[in-house]
Amino acid sequence: MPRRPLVLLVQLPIPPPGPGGDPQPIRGNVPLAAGCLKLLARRRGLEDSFCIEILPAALANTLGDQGLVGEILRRGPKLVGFTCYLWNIERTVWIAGRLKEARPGIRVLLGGPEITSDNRWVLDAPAVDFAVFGEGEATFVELLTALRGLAGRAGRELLPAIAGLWRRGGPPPPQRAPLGSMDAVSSPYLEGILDAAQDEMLLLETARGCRYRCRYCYYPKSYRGVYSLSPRQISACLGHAADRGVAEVVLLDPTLNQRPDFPQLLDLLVRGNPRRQWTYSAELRAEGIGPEAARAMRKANFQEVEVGLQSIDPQTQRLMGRRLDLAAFERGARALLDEGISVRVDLILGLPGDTVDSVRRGIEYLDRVRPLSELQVFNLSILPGTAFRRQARRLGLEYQPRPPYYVLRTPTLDVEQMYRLLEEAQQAFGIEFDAFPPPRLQAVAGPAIDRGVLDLDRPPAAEDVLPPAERRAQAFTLWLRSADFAARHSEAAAWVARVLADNPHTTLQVVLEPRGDPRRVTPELLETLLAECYRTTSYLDWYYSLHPGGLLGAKRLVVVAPWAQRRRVGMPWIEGIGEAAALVWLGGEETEETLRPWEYVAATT
Ligand code: B12
Ligand code: SF4
Repeated sequence: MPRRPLVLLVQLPIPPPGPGGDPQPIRGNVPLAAGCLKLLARRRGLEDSFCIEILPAALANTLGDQGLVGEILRRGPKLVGFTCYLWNIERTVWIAGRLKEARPGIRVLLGGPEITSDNRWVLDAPAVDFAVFGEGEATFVELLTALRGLAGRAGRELLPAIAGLWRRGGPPPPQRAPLGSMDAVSSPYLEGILDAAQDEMLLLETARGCRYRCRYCYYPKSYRGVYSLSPRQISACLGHAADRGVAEVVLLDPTLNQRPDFPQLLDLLVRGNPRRQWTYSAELRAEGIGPEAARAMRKANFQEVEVGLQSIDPQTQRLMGRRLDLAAFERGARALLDEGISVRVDLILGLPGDTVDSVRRGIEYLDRVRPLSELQVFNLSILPGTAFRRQARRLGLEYQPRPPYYVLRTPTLDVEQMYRLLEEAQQAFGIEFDAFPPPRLQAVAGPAIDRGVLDLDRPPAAEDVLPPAERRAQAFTLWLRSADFAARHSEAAAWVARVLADNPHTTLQVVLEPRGDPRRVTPELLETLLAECYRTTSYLDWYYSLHPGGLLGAKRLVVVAPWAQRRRVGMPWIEGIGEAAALVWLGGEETEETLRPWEYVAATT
C-alpha cells in the first residue's frame, strides 16, 4: 500500500519566562484543537487517505526554533497545520517560513484565534498557503477531502471554494456555519488521540460560544449562539479522567454559568467526581451564583474560580459592552467563599473610558472587599477578531503591532499611567503579577540541549563550542567565562547575536562567570549585551514590556560570583549590576544579610 501523505499538526507552547523546570519545563500545552480536527477527520474516513499526526508535546514544548524545523522536515509532511494563539504566532510564522525555504512543496495551514481577517500581518506572511477562520473541524475535513480529490495534483487554484478557508490570492471565503453539535468532535481523549495522564490534566469544553459579547473578548468567536456537549458525553469524559488518574479538569467554557441548565451541569460534575479525585477550574460570572450553586460547586471539588470585574466605572462598562451589578457580584463571590472556593477577580487595565481615578477606585474597591478575592490585573489586549480591534481607530486606541497587542494609549490613559497603576495594584495587594522566576543555573536533561558553555579567553575548543542550533532547547543558557570581561565585549556580544540569529524565539539566559575580580563585569559590558539581546524581539519581550518589575523579557543577563566576594565588591558595583542583570552568589548560605531584589544565592551550579 502506498504511504499515505502526512498531515502534521503542531501547537507551540507559551514560552517559559526562564530556562528549565522540573520535571518538564512546560505543562498545560495540550493540543486540544489538533485533537478535535483529527477526530472529525477520522470519523469522516479521511485517515484512510492521510496519516494525521500531532507533534508530541515533549518535542513541541522543548525544542528550539531550528530544532522544530528539523523535526518537522524529518517527518516529511505534505501539509503542516499550526494552531495559532497570540503567544506562539510570531514563532509559528518564522518556522513556516523556514519550512518553505527548505521544501517549497510543503503546504502551510494556519488556524486558531490569531487567524482573522483583521490580522493582516499573519495572512501577509508569504509562507502561509491556507488559513482557517473560526471553528476549524469541518473546514479542515473539507480541505482534506478536496485535496484527496486532487490526488496529489498541486495547486491551490484547483481547490473548490470552502467555507471558512482563506487561501493566498483567493477571494475572502464564505462564512463557515458552526458545527451545531459538540458531540461530533468529542472527545479526542476518548478516542486515544490525546492522553489525559500526560500532565494529569483533562481539558473539557462543554460549550462553545458566549451569550455575552464583551468587546475585548474573542471567546464568542464566530459563533452566533451557544451550543453544548451532551450530558452523556460529559459523563464519558469524566469517566475517562477517573481512569487516567487526572488531578485537574479544566473547563474551557467561555462562561460556565451562562447555560440555562447550569444546575444540571453541576450535578453531572459532582456525580462524575465522587471521590473528589480532581479539582475543577473554570471561568464564570459571579453574578447569579447563589448558595445552592456554590454548594454544588464545592461538592464537585472546585477550589478556585476566575471571575471578571474588569472595571467598576459605568461608562467603561458601557463601552466594553459588559454591565456589572456590583451587589450581585459581591453576593455571588461571597456565596463561593462561604463554601471555601477562592475567587480570583480580574481587572483590566487600559479599557476605553477608564481613567487613573476610575482604575484606582477599582483597586480600592477590591482592597476593601479583600477577604473576598485574589486580584489579577491584565493589560488590555486589542485582540484580533474583537469589536475593540474593529473600532480601535474610532475609540482612539493605540496598541502594540505584535502580540500581545497591549493597548499603549487610550484617550484617557497613557502608557506611563498604566505602568504606574499596575505598580499601585501590586503594592495594594502585596503581590507581583506574572513574577519572573529566579535564575536557574542547573541543566535539565531533555530532548534538547539547554546550555552552551564558552571560555572567552581561549579560542573555542571541541569541548566548549555551542551545541548545534537544531539541538538547542527553546529555553537556552549561554554560559560565558572570562578573567577579563571588560576586554571581551565584542566576543561576548557576537555569541549572543549568534544564538539569537539561529533561534530568534529563544528564552535566553546569558550567564557571565568572571574569573578573579567580579568587577571586571562592567555596566558598559552589560549595556552592550542588552543591546544585542534586544536587537530583535519576540513574544515575551512585548509581553513583559509593560511590567513594572524592571528589565524583563525573553532575554536575561545573570552574573555569577562566589559568595565570598560579596563583601569585597562593594555596594556600588552590586547596585550597578542590578540595573541590567540578576546576580547569583555561588556557595552562598542562608544569611541574615539583606540581599537586594536582584540578588540570589545558589549552593552550586
Ligand atoms: C486554555 C486557555 C489558556 C491556557 C493556555 C493553554 C496552553 N496551550 O498553554 C492559559 C490559562 C495558560 C491561558 C493563558 C492566556 N490566555 Co488563554 N485561553 C485558553 C482557552 C480557554 C482555551 C483554548 C482551547 O484549547 N480551546 C479549545 C479549542 C478546541 O478551540 P480553539 O483553540 O479556538 O481551536 C478551534 C479553532 O480556533 C480552530 N483551530 C485551532 N487550531 C487550528 C489548527 C488548524 C490547522 C485548523 C485548520 C484549525 C484550527 O479549530 C479549533 C476547533 O474548532 C481560550 C478560550 C477558548 N475557550 O477557546 C483562551 C484564549 C486562547 N486565551 C487568550 C488569552 C488572551 C490568554 C492570555 C494572553 C490572557 C492574559 N491576558 O494573560 C494568557 C496568556 C498568558 C501568557 N503568559 O502569554 C485568548 C487568545 C486570543 C488570541 N488571539 O490568541 C483566548 C482565545 C481567550 C480570549 N480572551 O479571547 N489560556
Ligand atoms: S469576557 Fe467572558 S462573558 Fe464576556 S464575552 Fe468573553 S467569555 Fe463571554
